[in-house]
Amino acid sequence: MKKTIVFALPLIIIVSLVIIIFGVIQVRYEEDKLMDDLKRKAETVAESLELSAGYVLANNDQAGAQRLVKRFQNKKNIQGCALYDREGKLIAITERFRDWKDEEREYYRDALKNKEASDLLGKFKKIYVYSHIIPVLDDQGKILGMVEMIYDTSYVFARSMDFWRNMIITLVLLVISLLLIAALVLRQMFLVPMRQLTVWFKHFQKGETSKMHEISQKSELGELASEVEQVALSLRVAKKSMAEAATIRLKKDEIWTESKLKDLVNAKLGDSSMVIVSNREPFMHVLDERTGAAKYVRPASGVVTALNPIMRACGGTWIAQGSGNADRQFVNSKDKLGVPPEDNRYILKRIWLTPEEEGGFYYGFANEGLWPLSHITFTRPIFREADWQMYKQVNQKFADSVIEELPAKNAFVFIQDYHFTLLGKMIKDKRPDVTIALFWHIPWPNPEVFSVCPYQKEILDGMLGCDLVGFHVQYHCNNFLETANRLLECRVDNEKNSVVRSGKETLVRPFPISIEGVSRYSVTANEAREIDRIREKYDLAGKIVAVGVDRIDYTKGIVERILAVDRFLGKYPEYLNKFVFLQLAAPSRTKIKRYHDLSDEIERLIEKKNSKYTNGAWRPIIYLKEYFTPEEIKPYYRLGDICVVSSLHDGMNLVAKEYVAAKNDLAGVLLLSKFTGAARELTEALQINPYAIEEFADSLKTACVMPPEEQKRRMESMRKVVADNNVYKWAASIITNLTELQKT
Ligand code: ADQ
Repeated sequence: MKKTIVFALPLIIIVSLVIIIFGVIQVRYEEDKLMDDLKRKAETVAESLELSAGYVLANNDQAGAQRLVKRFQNKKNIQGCALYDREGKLIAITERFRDWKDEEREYYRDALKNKEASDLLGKFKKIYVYSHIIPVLDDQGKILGMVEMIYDTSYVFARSMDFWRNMIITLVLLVISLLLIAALVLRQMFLVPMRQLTVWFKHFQKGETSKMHEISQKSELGELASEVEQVALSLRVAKKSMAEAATIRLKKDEIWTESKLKDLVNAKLGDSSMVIVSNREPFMHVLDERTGAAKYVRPASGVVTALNPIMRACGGTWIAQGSGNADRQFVNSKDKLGVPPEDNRYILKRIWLTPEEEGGFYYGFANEGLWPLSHITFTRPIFREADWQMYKQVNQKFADSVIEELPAKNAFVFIQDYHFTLLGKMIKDKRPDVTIALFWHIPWPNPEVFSVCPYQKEILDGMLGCDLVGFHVQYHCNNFLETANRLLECRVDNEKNSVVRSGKETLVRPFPISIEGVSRYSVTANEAREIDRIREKYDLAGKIVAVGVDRIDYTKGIVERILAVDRFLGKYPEYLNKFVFLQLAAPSRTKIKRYHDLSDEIERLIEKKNSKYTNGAWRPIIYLKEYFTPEEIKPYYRLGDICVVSSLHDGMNLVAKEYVAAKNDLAGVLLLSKFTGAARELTEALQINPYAIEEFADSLKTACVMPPEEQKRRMESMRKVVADNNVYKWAASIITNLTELQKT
């Protein structure tokens, strides 16, 4: 309707203006004409009465005067007659003008004085009247009195009103007709072909060429569709030759890079694209607290760190929760935007959750239930029925959104983490042809632990809807296979590492995640300046600096780390004033009480330990509780003589790999918890048990005294592992596994 009005509005305005101007002129003309008629009539009637009035006035015949004026009482139109004596005093008037006041009407005097007719348009009670007065003279030309004719003019205005009413009715009918015509024209010329074109594009976008009926319109729109078809054909041909070239390049045995992964994607995925789903989005738009301007940040999340480079290489669509307070400002009508914001390489589609949905799904079931359940760090998992219902609802919401994005064939979906255990099955129920992988970024517990979950069967069933389930390490794969074997009616194939449930097979594979690779360049001038600034700001010159970089999470062992630093300084006092532990800590999940309490506990503990040792300006622990960009973190890694990763349990832990990657001077020692996935790859790290505070403190001492040659040897070996097994290789093995599955 709005469109029709906009379309017809200019025409309606022009037509209305013409009609109104014409109406005004017509009404004026009609009014003038009617008034002229009236005047003439008044003149004629007054003159016709002159003789009889002269007789009555000359004889002072009161009864005759009354008879004369009474003749007008019964006339159809309101009119009247008045007789005046030679002084201008009213002597008789038609009954209906009884209240006519002679003294109020100045023009009488003129008529008497000049012995000439006079007239006036005036008001009597509530009506407009026209009166015409003539003097009555005797034969000698002396004045005998006056005769006045009075007419109600309201019928003149009534006629104008009638005219206007008819005009308005005509105008309304005209506007309605114009709107109807506009709606019809709009529909036939634009909406129907547009709708056809939109449906055509929808099928085209999904690759459903069989459903793309030829556009019947031979208009410009039809031509547009045919042009798009030609472009699509060229793209398909180009993609095919790119795929062939990519396959040739892939055969070269070199380290995995972004462009090599791109080759693999071109060769393996062909013209279908990848849809990735995660809870955390890779880019979040937030309002700057100081300036109020919107800016984007990359959340502190291992999942984001790992997947962003892959999506840069593959293109495709990443579906995630829109959680930044300025996120809605940057999406198009389909809640999508190109990212990275400064160099659009893939599409981010934001899903909006209500506070209730986020509370139940994310904070509740995922982070108070599944997270502690999987990590087994002695924080009790909480399972609330209402959270579970919300978790299911949100999984369905994401599933619907994913299905909307899927191409007609060769579709791949890559789901991330414990937030979406039900998604695989939900998508498969509607699109059994889609190949789906789920990567579990955190540890998978043993069957005894997992069996405390009240919704164990639905969760396992949801995950087994996928064709491939990946974990960081074989140990977690084994835990999952054993869990399925014990808790579900299924067949576990230990040779193939797969689970067959209701005739459907799911492969279970380890894929150790990583980062982009190692930094091969020495420190730039800017970085050197930043390192000097930090050194100066925190008075680190000449001291051994240990760094920790974490989200504030009880699984990361931050409290244990502080206790170990305390024990180290207590046991080896020669390091007092010579050792500083610098912790970068990003607030995380602060709405959950356990996280809130942990943050308080860490701050209190640091305060206590610092006041125990503080000597002059020296404090053993510097705590920077804030979010840092990856570029801001790097100088801290570079100046860290030691990096402490003391997770109580961690799927992989990317901080360990980031530290190794940043140390291109080959100096530095990594203290790494043996309960991280990374510990299985970075075997040259000093491995620690974060619960064993004494050992942990001794390892800090070992790190402090480690000779540079040994540091170099260990660092070189770890850097080779990180360089060879980078995130592109991780993605390449998952994509290869997925595409192989598609063939069978
Ligand atoms: P996370 O638990 O988030 O990841 P991790 O792998 O250590 O843990 O990654 C954390 C990321 O956040 C790193 O890239 C780090 O640089 C960044 N970060 C840490 N502190 C920060 C701060 N103060 N400011 C800004 N950024 C900060 C989950 C699993 C891990 C698994 C990853 C990837 O828990 O076991 O390694 O997914 O699969």
